[in-house]
Amino acid sequence: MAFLKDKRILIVGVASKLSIASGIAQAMHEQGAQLAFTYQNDKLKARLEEYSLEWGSSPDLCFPCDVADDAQIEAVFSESGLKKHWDSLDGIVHAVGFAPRDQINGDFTEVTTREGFKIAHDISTYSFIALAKASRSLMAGRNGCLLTLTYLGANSTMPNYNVMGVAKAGLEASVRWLAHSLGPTGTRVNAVSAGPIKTLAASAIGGFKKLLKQNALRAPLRRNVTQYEVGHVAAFLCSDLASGITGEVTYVDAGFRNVTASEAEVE
Ligand code: NAD
Ligand code: 0WE
Repeated sequence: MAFLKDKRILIVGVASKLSIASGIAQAMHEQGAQLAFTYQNDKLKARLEEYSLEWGSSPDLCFPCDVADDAQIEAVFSESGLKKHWDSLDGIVHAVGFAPRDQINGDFTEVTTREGFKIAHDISTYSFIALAKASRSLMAGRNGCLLTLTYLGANSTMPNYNVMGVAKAGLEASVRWLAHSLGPTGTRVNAVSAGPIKTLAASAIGGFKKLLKQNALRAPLRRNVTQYEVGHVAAFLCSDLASGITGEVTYVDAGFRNVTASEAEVE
């Protein structure tokens, strides 16, 4: 059953085949979705255009979008952007997160700066609201869905995630506020909280391998999750099968978030 047949979905956040957004694109393509994409900068353009063909889309449906820039966000949804090809939009996947490197390494109180806080919140949190704002008219009145990617650091502490955890808490609250705001227009707003996955953003982090190992040991399923597993849940949440779900955070983390202590860790 292709449960995204005839759905038009914009995916923001493909940087490589390892990106969570790529697992989502793959799963959504398999469910019959029509896909469009944005890329952060010219360095990523050629690669994304190549992937777009594999996911049944085309380079015509790949648009530049640095989410720090309102003009670029506006352009994506303009007459020279998506509107040139599509007269409506059913979903947006926001899989973008960023903090300056010095913010996510070391003690929270010591390393967090006003500027670092600002950037983390601008790119990781406000950008979701900005996309909701700019797509409002294209999405309205058609069971649309906005989806973002979050992480457990929104609720629980751990070494190094730092201000990203604060930004993700703001992102999860934004999911609830956007759900309240856009519900009357038919648009649902949700998040998937993924367990740790080795992507470009993640491999840049010191000790990530150890974190993956610890998570797999503690998680009820005794393993980590894949981009593709996150993709299936994202596809479900953006489909009419999830028509009653809005303002929610769904965990795709092999059960990790419920566990306080695990026998697997005792020597
Ligand atoms: P990734 O590096 O593949 O993707 C991050 C994306 O953010 C890239 O496509 C990058 O181009 C984009 N980006 C950063 N700054 C941008 C800007 N200014 N404008 C436009 N795009 C920008 O890494 P990923 O792990 O797939 O991350 C995707 C999302 O998943 C993020 O929100 C991340 O916080 C979240 N997440 C990741 C994990 C994990 O362990 N990898 C776990 C839970 C949640
Ligand atoms: O959200 C993320 C990663 C976010 C991220 C990654 C980078 C690396 C490159 C944000 N900003 C940057 N900035 C860079 O310069 N994750 C959920 C993956 C992640 O990141 C961690 C984690 C996990 C898990 C950082 C510390 C501890 C755990």
